[in-house]
Amino acid sequence: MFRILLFWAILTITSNAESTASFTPNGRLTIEKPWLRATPKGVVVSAGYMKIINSDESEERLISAESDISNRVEIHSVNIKNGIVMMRRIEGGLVIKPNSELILKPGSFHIMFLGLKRPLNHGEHLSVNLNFQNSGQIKVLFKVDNQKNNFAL
Ligand SMILES: [Cu+2]
Repeated sequence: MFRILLFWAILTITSNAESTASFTPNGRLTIEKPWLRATPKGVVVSAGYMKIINSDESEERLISAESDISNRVEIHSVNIKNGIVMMRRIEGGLVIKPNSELILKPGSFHIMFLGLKRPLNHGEHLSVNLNFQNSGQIKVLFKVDNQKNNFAL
């Protein structure tokens, strides 16, 4: 009986963490709903998204990201030129202005994972280190999500 109760307790803690999906690592920054696109077999790239809220009086900058799930991690923007969707690496990082937020989402800014070492499965959580100019390195758990209806990177 004790074992069963413990199992339920762990389940409850896990589901609470997922439903909140928001955390404030240092009082200045809040990361909301970090998620990574699930990949079908054979696809070796994926993209990560989230909302970053800067509640500080000074500008923050997401300089880079690191993870051991892929060979390379880059910060990208998406531009549409003559009807062609193009991704571009952002040099110098992404600025989050004082008391404002930045949304990384499909069709816009994203963290690009190039050379995935294995497929990313719906429901799993993967650790990504985000490097900020002021806040330093922040470890964020990204939830892998299978959003088939929107494959724009
Ligand atoms: Cu990209």
